[in-house]
Amino acid sequence: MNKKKKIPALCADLGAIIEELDARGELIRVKSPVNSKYDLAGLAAKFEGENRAVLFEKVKGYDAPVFIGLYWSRTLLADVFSRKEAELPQYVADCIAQWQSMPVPPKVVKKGPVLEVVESAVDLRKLPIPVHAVNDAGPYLDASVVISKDPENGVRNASIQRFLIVDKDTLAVNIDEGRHLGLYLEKAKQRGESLPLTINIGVGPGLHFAAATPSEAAPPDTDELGIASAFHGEPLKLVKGTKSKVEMIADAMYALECEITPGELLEEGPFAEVTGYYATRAPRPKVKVLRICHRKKPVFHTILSGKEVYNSVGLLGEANVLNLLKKQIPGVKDVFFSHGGCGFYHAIVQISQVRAGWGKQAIMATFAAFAPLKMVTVVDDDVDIRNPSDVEWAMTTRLDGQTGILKIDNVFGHGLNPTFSDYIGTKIGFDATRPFPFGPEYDRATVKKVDLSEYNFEVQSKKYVHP
Ligand SMILES: Cc1cc2nc3c(=O)[nH]c(=O)nc-3n(C[C@H](O)[C@H](O)[C@H](O)COP(=O)(O)O)c2cc1C
Ligand SMILES: [Mn+2]
Repeated sequence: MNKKKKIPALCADLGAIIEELDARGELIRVKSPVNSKYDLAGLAAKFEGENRAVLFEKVKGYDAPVFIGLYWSRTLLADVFSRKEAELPQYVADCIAQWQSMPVPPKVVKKGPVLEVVESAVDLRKLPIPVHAVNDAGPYLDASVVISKDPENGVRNASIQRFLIVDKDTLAVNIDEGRHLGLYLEKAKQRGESLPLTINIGVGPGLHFAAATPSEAAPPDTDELGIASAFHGEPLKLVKGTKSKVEMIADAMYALECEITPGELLEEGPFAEVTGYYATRAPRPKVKVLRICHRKKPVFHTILSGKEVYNSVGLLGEANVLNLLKKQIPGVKDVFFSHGGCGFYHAIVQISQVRAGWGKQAIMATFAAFAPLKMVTVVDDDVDIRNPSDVEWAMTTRLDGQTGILKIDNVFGHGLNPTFSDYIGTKIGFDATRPFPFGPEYDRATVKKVDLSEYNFEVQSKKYVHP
């Protein structure tokens, strides 16, 4: 990434990120007009995981372009933070730890790009909000940051929730069990009040990560917006709401000022979730939009369920597990939430064993550090935790089926996982570490490391360079 751009300027502003990606050749500009219903997501899926994001310049029937894909590649993300990809979980863990010990609160400023246009009438149908999967209930906001305030003490919360567009000024929101937004809504109900909130669309990854920080790391009595300040290296900028008691993100592309009246519900779902299944249709809280503010030239931001969520919820989960394990388990080196495990159901933990029995300790500590996990596999430090074949090799050759499997029944987990109906299911831990101490039968066979550049190769008499 361009060395001249400082981290705060970049990671606080999605507009600056899009410009930088473009300058580096890491942005695919879709020039043809595209339908926001199905076609946009179908096209985006063709590029999923590449080291390039996508800007749909012409969305049929709308003025604003649509941006997607920043989170589907850890290489792109690492660039934005001027870090190496492998350093990302530790970097995120360090920023959160820094916020926990010395929080820098956000700053309310007078002006911000999001206030450039304050719409006189609310009409969500003017926004290019895509319909992603073929059975989705309709257009969804799926990457917006919600700011709400505790009705009792005013402490701010940041989170990401999906919102179905129901009509020009109405949304329906999915709030999972245990979320702080749900807690605030319950408090508002007890007080006989409605709950104000703002929905901030098109924000930078510092804030996206702050909102995705799990409650195990950010309890409800802390202002989670300060985590974005830790990423930015300066206070996150907010502006006052024009109608709402809740602030908006000064650098957002759009902000919706909203309110929820406790008890008012609307049908929401199905929606294609990160699990690879559809979330069910059910009555969920109705959200009234009171005002729409936006930049003069906004870009609508959406994400594709899949890798983009693995690298947001998953990465933040990894960082939190890493922080806790490093405090509690001697020898922990690295953690990865596998993609086959939907980015947050299966943690692979790597340890350099120093004492017998700590593989199982690591399993228990990992489950405690992140509630949605269903499986934990612990391996030694000679196993590549990002390579599924290597992990399987450790399981088939080192896991003792008699003593190495931990099973915990009737435990709280993630409600979107079909094996956790009503949030209750069974969790499994696999201790695939070698016995400690171990004999030569567990020594991994290796060949000498050679330097290919010192040798010449040919294929059909032509010089061959091994990739
Ligand atoms: C892209 C994305 C979509 C998400 N969608 C939802 C959702 O629809 N409902 C929900 O309750 N949590 C959702 N989450 C998870 C929460 O945002 C996340 O767990 C957050 O930490 C919750 O904040 P809280 O601890 O302050 O409640 C989503 C996360 C991401 C990154
Ligand atoms: Mn919270």
